[in-house]
Amino acid sequence: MREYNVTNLATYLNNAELTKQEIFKITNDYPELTNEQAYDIQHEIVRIKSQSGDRVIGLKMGLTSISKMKQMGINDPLYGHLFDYMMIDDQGEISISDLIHPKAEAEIAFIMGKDLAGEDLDEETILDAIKFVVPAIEIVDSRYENFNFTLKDVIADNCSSSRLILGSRFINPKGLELDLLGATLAINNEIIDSGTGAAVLGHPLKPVIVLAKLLSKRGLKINAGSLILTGGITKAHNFREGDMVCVRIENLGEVSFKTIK
Ligand code: OOG
Ligand code: MG
Repeated sequence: MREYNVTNLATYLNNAELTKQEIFKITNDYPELTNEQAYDIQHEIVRIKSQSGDRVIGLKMGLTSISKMKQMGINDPLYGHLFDYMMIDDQGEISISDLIHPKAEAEIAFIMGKDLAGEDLDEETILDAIKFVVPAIEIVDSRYENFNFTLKDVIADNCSSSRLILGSRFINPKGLELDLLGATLAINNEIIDSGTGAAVLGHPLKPVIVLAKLLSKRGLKINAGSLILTGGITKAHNFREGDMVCVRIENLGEVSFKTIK
């Protein structure tokens, strides 16, 4: 077994993303890895990327819906970091040759108007801190072979973060029943999956409560101005070159991208 070294493991994962190569799970070599150590590796990736000029624009929650938990075989939500280079314009293009084995999921995103920190925040406090709600597509692209991993592996791999697309309408969430909003995911105009806001831990504000709690364990907070993805409402779906992927969320609008080689 190789000696455990946070920087080496973070570099191993970051290089897999940069070179678009699948890698072996890190728990193959480090079966005793703890969640905390896995987050140490993720935060080290953030340090390495920041040092090379990438900027953190927000955070994402993953595995917050039953659909996603079942699909990946993991029942615990986790967070990841989102960077400026991951953002694609609405109706923009994604080059699949830039990615390993990407999949798309329908999500509800928030733009924060205030900082948030705490172990046990209530929904009212979260709602008060949110400036806008936006429909989103997240592209996950696990760096691991066959998109297969344990919770510790995916925490270390920055929660499979790869690309994201936000809709063009930014809406004030107050007065909206976010849990009741219907969402669809279509590929080439054919709806292949659907769900409601309630899919993510019962209400889209709930993943933000969990995020604040996970961050507070490390003495961190959610920052005003940052973007938060609340987790896939639908399962994640493969797409191919030439496909157009579109997510529509009731009352929030739609967001789409096209794929090129
Ligand atoms: C892990 C990331 C999960 C979500 O929305 O549930 C995620 C993965 O499935 O690769 O982004
Ligand atoms: Mg996601």
